[in-house]
Amino acid sequence: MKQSDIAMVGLAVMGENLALNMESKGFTVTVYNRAHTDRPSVVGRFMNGRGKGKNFFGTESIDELVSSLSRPRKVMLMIKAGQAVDAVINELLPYLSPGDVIIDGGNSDFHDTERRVKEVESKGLYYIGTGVSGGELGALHGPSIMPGGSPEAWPLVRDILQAIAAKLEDGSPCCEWIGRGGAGHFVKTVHNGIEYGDMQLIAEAYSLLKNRMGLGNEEMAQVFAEWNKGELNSYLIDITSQILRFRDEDGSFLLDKIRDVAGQKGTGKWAVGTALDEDDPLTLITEAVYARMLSALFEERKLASDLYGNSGNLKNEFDKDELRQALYAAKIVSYTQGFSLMQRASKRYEWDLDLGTIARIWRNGCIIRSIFLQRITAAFKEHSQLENLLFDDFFFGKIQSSQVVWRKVVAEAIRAGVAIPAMSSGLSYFDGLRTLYSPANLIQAQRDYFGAHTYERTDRAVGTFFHTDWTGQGGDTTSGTYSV
Ligand code: NBP
Repeated sequence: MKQSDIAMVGLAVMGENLALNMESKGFTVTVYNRAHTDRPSVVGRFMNGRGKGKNFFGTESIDELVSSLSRPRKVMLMIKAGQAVDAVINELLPYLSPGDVIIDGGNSDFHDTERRVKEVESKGLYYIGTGVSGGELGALHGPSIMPGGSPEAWPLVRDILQAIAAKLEDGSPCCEWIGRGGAGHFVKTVHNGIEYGDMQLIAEAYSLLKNRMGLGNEEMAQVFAEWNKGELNSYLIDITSQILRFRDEDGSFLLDKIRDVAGQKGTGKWAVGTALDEDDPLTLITEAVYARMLSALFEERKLASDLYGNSGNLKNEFDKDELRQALYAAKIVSYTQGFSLMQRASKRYEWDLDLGTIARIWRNGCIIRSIFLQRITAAFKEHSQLENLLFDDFFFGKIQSSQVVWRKVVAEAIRAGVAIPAMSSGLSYFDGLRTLYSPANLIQAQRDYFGAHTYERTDRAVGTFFHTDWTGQGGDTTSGTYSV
């Protein structure tokens, strides 16, 4: 009997579609999903449904799954992240042999992946933690794939992962080796954080078009369709146009009936948590995560709305193209922050991330795919060690040309009381970054005043710390100068 090339554990939306994608590329795939006594077999449903008549081998036990695979065995998990992944790894390990590869394609926390790589490698096996982005259709037709983990495993799985990945115009796959340990899942986390930022910025533009410019859904759909023809061309702008146009069964716009309470499954929060760990000011994406949390406080929002109402109906003073430019400028800041975070973490974890390649494999297949990413690849191609995307000539030019209208849109929204947390925090980051003399000298003085935390002086060498007895009642003892 022909043995399978790979096994897929977990036949929910992602696992099922990835397995179908693999089979369509000529691979034989063993499929497995845990069994439940109270429901029909998921594997049976798949084998008699979308998998029927194709090169799949359906299994109902781990033992059977492992026996069906050619060596070195490759087992991919597409299951809920967290404890479930550890549980399935522990089930698999007794049956696998040294040299076999476990691949976790779910949205796992990269810290977990760092740990699992070590644990699995200590048993002589290899482990890959890979980001997979593209949702249901991406999984079926070609997602963006970000594998990291045991480098020895990459040659063993490269053919399969690159075959199923999305392709660019030149045929190159949107799947390249990211780095050791948890690098792949880390990069997927940042990808998702950027996705939160993009979605929030688009939502803010929608809010301004609707609430400040008074446009209807068809008109807004047209605006996004127009924007999609230019430098904002991207999957998320495209689907926004389609969503705005979409009619419910009764002919009314479906979007207008959707509750404005945003959900989240954790990767945005992880991106923010990681940024805090790395001392990285990921402000715009953080605001996007908080915006979802604020949206979820529906009852409080209702009370506040009854209490404070609208801020009045001031005359609107920006036009659609100015809003487009403001959106683009804020998007530049969002990506600047995301790529800075990757750069910082890459140094700390010694992943040696190739940021230009990461931007390239995000150009198709994934949710944040856009032509904009081409510019990021070009920026890192020119200067691989670029400290900040805002220092690249192209982005410098864009920010310079849109700065005035960006400020105008943000000021106008604030004046009119329309919440634009991402667009405005992006601008504050930009202003903070370009401020040579910030008010942090006062913060340092305050810290030293109340807690003897010491400060550095502009007229002395950096790294030399001073303390002043500001009240005349303090002692000489100072607090430590460590940073956390
Ligand atoms: P879900 O995230 O809803 O996970 C469902 C799968 O996990 C089912 O096969 C389920 O088996 C299995 N599972 C659970 Br729940 N607990 C398990 C356990 N203790 N042991 C074994 N299996 C268990 O499915 P999904 O949306 O297809 O996502 C799969 C992974 O891919 C997740 O990590 C997700 O975050 C990630 N991801 C999702 C998307 C997306 O657009 N949906 C995109 C990219 C990545 P059951 O059928 O027996 O309950």
